[in-house]
Amino acid sequence: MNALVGERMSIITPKPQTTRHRIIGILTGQQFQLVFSDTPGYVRDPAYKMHKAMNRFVEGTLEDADLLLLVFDLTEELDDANPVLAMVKKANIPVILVLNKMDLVKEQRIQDVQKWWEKRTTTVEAIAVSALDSKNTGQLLERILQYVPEGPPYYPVDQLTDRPERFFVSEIIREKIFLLYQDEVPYSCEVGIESFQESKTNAGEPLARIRAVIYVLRETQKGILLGKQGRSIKKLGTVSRLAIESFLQTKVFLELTVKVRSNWRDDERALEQFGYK
Ligand SMILES: Nc1nc2c(ncn2[C@@H]2O[C@H](COP(=O)(O)OP(=O)(O)O)[C@@H](O)[C@H]2O)c(=O)[nH]1
Ligand SMILES: [Mg+2]
Repeated sequence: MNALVGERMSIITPKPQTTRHRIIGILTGQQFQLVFSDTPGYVRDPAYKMHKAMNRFVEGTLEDADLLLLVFDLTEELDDANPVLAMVKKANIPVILVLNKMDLVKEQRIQDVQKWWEKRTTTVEAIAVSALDSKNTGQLLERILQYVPEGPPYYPVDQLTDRPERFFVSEIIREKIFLLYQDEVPYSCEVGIESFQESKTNAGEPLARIRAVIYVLRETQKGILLGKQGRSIKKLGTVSRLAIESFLQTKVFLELTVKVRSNWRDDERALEQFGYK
């Protein structure tokens, strides 16, 4: 979606299950407006209410969509137990098979993977792309336009998404947590924005003052987040601030604190607060 919309909307990390929400990216051209929904990957064995909420985002997105772009990573194993197979069968909208990461594989692999999916699902098109190199993304866009129904634009032409800036700020911090911490730690974290104020630096430049709280499940994780003499959280604060500054295009003052909120992944109230409802 980022490659198609040309903006950094969804956070990207090498770890699975980074995306936990449905994120909308709007692309408006001379003759069209396309509304993309990026969703989490489908969680095969939901262990927490959070996972169930993630799966509901996927299902809800399918219900609203006019077209499904089934993005498969060409380096991933082909698996008959993939729950996406059943989901695609249920969807009665056109499906374009998008085989991503073509930069990493040989032509033969692309053909094999395409055959595998076409044997098991009904697709209208298959296209290999590289989101990383923006290879074939223009062609993909042209194919998409062939299959979507005509209608009025739903959003103003300059609108890129439906989420407020503070949502993206919390996502950027989550991305940096995924990049800097290992094992179960990123999966145990949620980020809440406590306050977001626009003010001015001493020199009169615009400044965003942001207070964010990182919620963890356990006291030990809080220790890991902070690190020795607070070194880890300091690093997290710096890389997050730089990324937020580039996203907001203003100077940012970022204050991070860590709080324990045990069991938040199964706590209805916490999930509601964190936008999973
Ligand atoms: N080589 C290569 N890597 C990619 C490509 N697209 C995404 N990636 C990498 O794959 C990883 C997962 O990407 P992400 O967008 O988070 O995938 P998601 O988990 O499906 O949301 C990241 O490390 C990306 O940089 C691509 O076209 N080529
Ligand atoms: Mg993602």
